[in-house]
Amino acid sequence: MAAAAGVTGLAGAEDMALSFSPAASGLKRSGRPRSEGPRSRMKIGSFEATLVASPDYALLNSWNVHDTHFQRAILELETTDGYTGVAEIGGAAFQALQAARDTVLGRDPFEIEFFRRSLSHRSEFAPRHNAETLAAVEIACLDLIGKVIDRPVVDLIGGPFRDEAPFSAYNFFVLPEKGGPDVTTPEAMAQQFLDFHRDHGFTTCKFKGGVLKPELEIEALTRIREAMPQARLRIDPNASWSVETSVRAARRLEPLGMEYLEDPTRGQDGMAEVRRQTSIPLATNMCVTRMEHIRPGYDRGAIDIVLLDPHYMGGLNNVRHWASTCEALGWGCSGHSNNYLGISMATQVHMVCAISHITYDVDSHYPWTTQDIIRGGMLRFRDGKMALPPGPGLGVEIDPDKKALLAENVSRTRARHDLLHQWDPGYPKDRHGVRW
Ligand code: GKR
Ligand code: MG
Repeated sequence: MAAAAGVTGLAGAEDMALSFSPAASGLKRSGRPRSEGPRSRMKIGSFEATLVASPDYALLNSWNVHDTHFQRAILELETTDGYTGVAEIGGAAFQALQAARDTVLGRDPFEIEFFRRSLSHRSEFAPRHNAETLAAVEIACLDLIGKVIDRPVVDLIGGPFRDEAPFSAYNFFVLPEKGGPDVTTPEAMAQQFLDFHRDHGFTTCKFKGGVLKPELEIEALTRIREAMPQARLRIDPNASWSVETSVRAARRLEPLGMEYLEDPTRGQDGMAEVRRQTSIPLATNMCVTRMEHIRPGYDRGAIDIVLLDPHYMGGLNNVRHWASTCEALGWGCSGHSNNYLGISMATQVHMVCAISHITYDVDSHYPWTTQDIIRGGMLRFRDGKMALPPGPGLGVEIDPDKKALLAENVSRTRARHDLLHQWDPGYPKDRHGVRW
């Protein structure tokens, strides 16, 4: 038999048959369904987007302190025959989401590729907001389809490779406020990780750095290592270290056995330079975030691991495309998070359970959330993992009373710049850049 020209990695046509023929794995072709034919089309008849806000702690990152509340945009879709689907994305994408209404109304929730093409390139919105809009529409459609066929979303994106998703603690320095924690020293940061371990069972620590001088952050990681020799450690200064500082810090961190350094420095060239000079793997959610960043990132040798996020990568199907691409390139996959509510938390669990190539514990802001939107209690971590929520679709539902309360919070959202100024008059306020 002639060789299958142009099919890399396959020796001949027999191999192709083995790859694609159902007979090769002992299955018979099923042909057309015996019933009356496929279910008739559904039609999305209602599109409701709501901006909500939930209280947040005074968490510090290298460019600011978090506001009093974090904002999220909630999407609720309903078909004309009464099926509903929900999704949650970042509040900054709210306008872009609202503008998707006409594209979505009247469509069938199965038309996900149509939504991908129509919503990804709207020039009036930032690429990130287009991606989040697509994510909201796609995730709400998957939730809805899951309810129609009475199966969880994980079954629509590959099936449950795992039943529980392993997560990482997400440790932040926190400015003291009345009644809140004070986490502004290496000792307090190490204690915070141990508290997270006690309360949720996390044994992986993602440390939000770039806040104190690098030597103090290295001291905090050293204390954590001493307290928990088996802990997997990462630090993410959000590219606020120069290349020189990153290399110096990496050299001091190498003996601690770090799992990875996340975006120590700015841009693919800077990351590639750091990567050449350390044995610690480099991860990113900043310099390879769109498909067009992949090729230059690979050619430059900038990274080892990509942090997947179904919100800013345009939904669960897109994240699967990302995971396959990373696998082909020899890159690992971890996961990224921002502040979120239970709908996003459930979405992350479905993602991690379905995608076998996510082999690193995914970080989660959820333990910082105090006021949720979902019916019943908050979702829970056990032994550092979260189980797939029971029930069809995402397995979570919106509580309308909680939603109304969260919507009222929006006008209460305030910046905490005064607090930041009292603590350190020179601290950046919404300014990204190299700090150390
Ligand atoms: O919430 O301050 C924060 C985080 O720094 C967030 O903004 C980042 O998106 O989680 C993030 C990350 O870079 O990994
Ligand atoms: Mg990061």
